[in-house]
Order: sequence, then C-alpha cells, then structure tokens
Amino acid sequence: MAQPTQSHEVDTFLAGLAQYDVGPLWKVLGKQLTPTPETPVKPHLWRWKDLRPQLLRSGELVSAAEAERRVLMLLNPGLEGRVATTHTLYAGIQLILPGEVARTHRHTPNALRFIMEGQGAYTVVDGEKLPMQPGDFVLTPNWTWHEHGSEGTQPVVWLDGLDLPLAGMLAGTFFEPGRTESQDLTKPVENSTRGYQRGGLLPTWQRPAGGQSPLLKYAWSEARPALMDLGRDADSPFDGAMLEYVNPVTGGPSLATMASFLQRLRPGQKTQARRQSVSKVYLAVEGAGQTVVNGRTLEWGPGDVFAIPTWTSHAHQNPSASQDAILFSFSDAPVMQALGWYREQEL
Ligand code: GTQ
Repeated sequence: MAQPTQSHEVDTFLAGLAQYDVGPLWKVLGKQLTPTPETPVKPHLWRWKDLRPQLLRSGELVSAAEAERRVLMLLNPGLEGRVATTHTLYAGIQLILPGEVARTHRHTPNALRFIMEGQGAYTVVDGEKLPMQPGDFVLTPNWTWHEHGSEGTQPVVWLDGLDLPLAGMLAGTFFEPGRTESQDLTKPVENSTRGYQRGGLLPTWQRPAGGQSPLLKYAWSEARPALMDLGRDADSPFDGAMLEYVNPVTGGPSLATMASFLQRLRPGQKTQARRQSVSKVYLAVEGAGQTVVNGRTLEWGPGDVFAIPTWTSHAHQNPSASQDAILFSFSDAPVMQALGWYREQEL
C-alpha cells in the first residue's frame, strides 16, 4: 500500500483527531484486515503430572462449598491476564471430593465435561441426575441448571470446556445462582441417555424445544466401542478415525458454540498437516503421541491437555507399535461455520 505523505501538517492533524474520538483508518488498515487470521494465542500443553498434584492440593486447601467450582483454569500463555485457553474457548480441570456438592447455578455460556478420573460423581442438569464414569462426556447447555456432587470414596476429576471467552467478547453472559444448593430431581436418572443414545432411534413422544441437544450424557461405554469398531476406510488423512458427539435430533454439534470429538490414531499412524480457522483444545485419553504444531512438537500422554490456536498447522502421530491413541477434543467450529468464516487448508 502507498504511504500517505508525511508532513508536520499531517502529524498535527492526526494528533488533533483523538479529541473528537475518531482515528485514521489508513494507519491501521493492514493490522485490521490481515490476509489470514492472526491471534496472540500460543500452542501450549499442560501436563497431567504437573496438574494433578496441584489440583489435589487445592482440594486440601479449599472446599467445593467455598469455591462454588474448584477448578484450575488452563490459561494460555499468549493471553496473559485473560481467563482463556484459546481466544474463544476456556478449559479447566475440576475436582470434587467424596460427599461434596458444587452448588446449583446456571449461565448462558455452554459447558461440556469429559471425565478423567474417579468413580461416584454425578452432575444434575435441569432436574436430571447423570452419574459420571471416566470417559463420559456430559453437557450443560446454555441456561440449564447444573450442580455436581460425589457419592463416591475417591477424588473425581474432569476437564471442563466452556465458551466463556467468546461469551465475554460478545457480552452475552448471564448468570443466576440457584436458590437452593441442590435441585429437585424432576426426571428419572439418565432419562436423556436412555431416550436418545440409541443411534437412529428417537423417542416419538418428545422432541426438544430450543434446538439444544436433548442428550446430556454420552457414555464412554458406548463411545469407545463405537470408535474402536471403525474400519480403516473411515480414516481421515488429517484426523485418523474420528467421531463427533452430535445432537441426535439435528445431527449438528452437541452445543451451539462448541463441537466435540473423539478420535483414534492407530499404532504407527501419522496424519497429514492442515490448518483450519478454528481453535481447539485436546485431551489425551489413551496412549501417547505427538502433535506437531507449526513445527513445534507437543508430546502427550494420558491426562495431558493442549491448545491449538486458529489457522495453525497441526498433524498428529502415534509412534507406538502396538497401542492405539485416543484424543478427545473440542473446538469453536460451529461459530465459525454459522458465520461463514470456516476455512481449511492442507499443508
Ligand atoms: O462446573 O459449572 O470450569 O460454571 C467454570 C465455570 C465449571 C461449572 C468451570 C463453571 C463450571
């Protein structure tokens, strides 16, 4: 772009503009209209071996009642001072101890959970109790009441994913505390799981209003076999075998703002690099491997979480000769797709 003439007159003019709350576009055009997405978000990996002791220590020092939610937030080093794992997504690791209740509340930001460790915990979503086992995937969509509790004997830990940074950016956040600690259980336990987790068979007597997924828990006992049963012909060159947790009524993403996936990398599998105009958070569930992000290698094993910024090249590999690797991930793809801003590029 041609540079406008520099002169004392121009400088004086520019300096005087601020008092009218205006500014010259021509000084910032290139920064605003970047050829491709730019973000301060950094690729980053949080190690389970570092997080777990800190989380258990937080359990000794702070009760769930005091904290409301006892969570260690995964803060992207490129977004200092912000509660954000990528520019749109938030992830945290939540701990609930035997006998505790994390009191009921609701908010417009959508939340998802992937259970990492421990037996005996549950979430109640709009009056439906959902017992949670490791590997289960649980939703608390926009404005649904939710509380967590544990009737077990061990600490229970899960990954939380929320669209908090996006909601903050769009000033769409509403929050309401429950009037009581716990909700009344107004529905049978696991009502939605029993009604909606049978592929292709939907209840005739009810259809959800509001477009939100009626299925609130996707059990590991169903998800893992579904993934492992996929033949090689199902493999994508970029992701290996990959399933999406969908809204069973629409076939679309399980939450309005976030899409969630389970993927399998076979022993020795190496995927092709690609970039997409979405940001993502991954949790390594089984096995160990590497993800090469913009030339940098992130080494992961079970419980490790990593973030991939938007429009950043990434490829996965499972170097094991015998063991599969399983990754859970979520992204802001539904937002980018809804707005017509989704793009991808093979590299
Ligand atoms: O469990 O309701 O990590 O409200 C952040 C905000 C979890 C939750 C988080 C929340 C929750």
